[in-house]
Amino acid sequence: MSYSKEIEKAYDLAKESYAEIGVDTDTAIRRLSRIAISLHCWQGDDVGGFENNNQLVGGGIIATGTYPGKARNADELRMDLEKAMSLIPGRHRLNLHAIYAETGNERIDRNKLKATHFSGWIDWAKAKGLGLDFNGTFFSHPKATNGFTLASPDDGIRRFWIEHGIACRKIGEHMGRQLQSPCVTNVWIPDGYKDISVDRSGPRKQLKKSLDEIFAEKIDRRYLLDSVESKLFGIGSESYVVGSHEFYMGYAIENKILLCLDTGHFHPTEVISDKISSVLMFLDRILLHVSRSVRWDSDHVVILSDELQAIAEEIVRGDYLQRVHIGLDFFDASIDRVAAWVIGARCMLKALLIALLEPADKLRQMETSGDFTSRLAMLEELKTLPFGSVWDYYCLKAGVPVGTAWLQVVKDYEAEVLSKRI
Ligand code: RNT
Ligand code: ZN
Repeated sequence: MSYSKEIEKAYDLAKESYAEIGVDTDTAIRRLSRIAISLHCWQGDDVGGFENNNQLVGGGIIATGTYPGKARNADELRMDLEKAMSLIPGRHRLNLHAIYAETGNERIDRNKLKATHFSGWIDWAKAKGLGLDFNGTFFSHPKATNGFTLASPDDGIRRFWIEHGIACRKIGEHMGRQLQSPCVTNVWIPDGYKDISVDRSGPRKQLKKSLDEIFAEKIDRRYLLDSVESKLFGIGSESYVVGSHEFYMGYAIENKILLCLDTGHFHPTEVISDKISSVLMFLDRILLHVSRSVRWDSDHVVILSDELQAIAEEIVRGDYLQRVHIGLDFFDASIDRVAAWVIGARCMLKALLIALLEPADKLRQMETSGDFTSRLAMLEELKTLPFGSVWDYYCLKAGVPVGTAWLQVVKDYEAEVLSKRI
């Protein structure tokens, strides 16, 4: 019997097991195949970008590790992304940062960036049938070295970053138009203080004013979806972060834009899974930056953890698939970077599949009727149902390697391509 026949046979058995609890595996697979994950370009080069400024990474963002083979230019990054995407089932999106502009030999400062500087990416995305998302880069820049950008007390610094924010929205709009799919354009700034500060409201007032200027122009939501990302603390902003959760939650509600919840941006024991249904009471849509924090916002590669599972369950149980934009946000330079994308994205999809394989109505009915015994029993039994056979079958049908087979592809790519980059 061939390998694929075995996978199909295992799937048939799994299908029966799930049918017994009222779940149709084919439907779950179909729903999963429609979910696009936004793959973050910055895992491919440790958030370096292509500005040729001697890798001035700042804003508390740190990719640790010295694994060889990081992408040195846009062509290499696209090549690596293609390799990763060939190992991830489904059709996904690419999330770009402004520092990944292709400006040739010209030095274009961030406030002068235009959509033309991203035409290489847009053409590539078009050819591959991918949607694009975008981010202003408010860090790793000489004008961000004192820790303040949009909330800076310095008019000139603030003006520069406001102009960058405006430029990025125009670029996002263009990407959305070109690709006929709204471009989620996110703002995250590092602004804050390392040590105890005395004026917590001043910088927040300043930030609000700056954001109002950035978002002043109304742009068609068919092309652009604005989003703002909060954070609790960062390296160099341990004591105070201007753009806190409460700040951006209020701002997003008042301005009817998206709020970005990054899994690593809250207290270490605080989880975002429980925030989704609350936030979506007041906002149309949200963006997720799915990451993995280990003791702090360390941006480890996403794994199939309890919290990842809880996030996926919330999205599926709440019927939020159309309202939650799922983006990945981690950067690990200690392992193969292509593998990092593949592991993280496959885990996100696995978590969603597990959630889609729940007997949702049945569970809800147990809960509302007060039968908590059955609810707990069912939730625990679900954990050992043959989800892996459904996942394998999905990978097989999607034309990507099943099980660990993708790892050899990455190893070969590493030997043939990545190890030759010095
Ligand atoms: C930083 C934020 C932000 C970045 C990326 C590169 O703490 O999470 O989203 O990780 O924009
Ligand atoms: Zn983030």
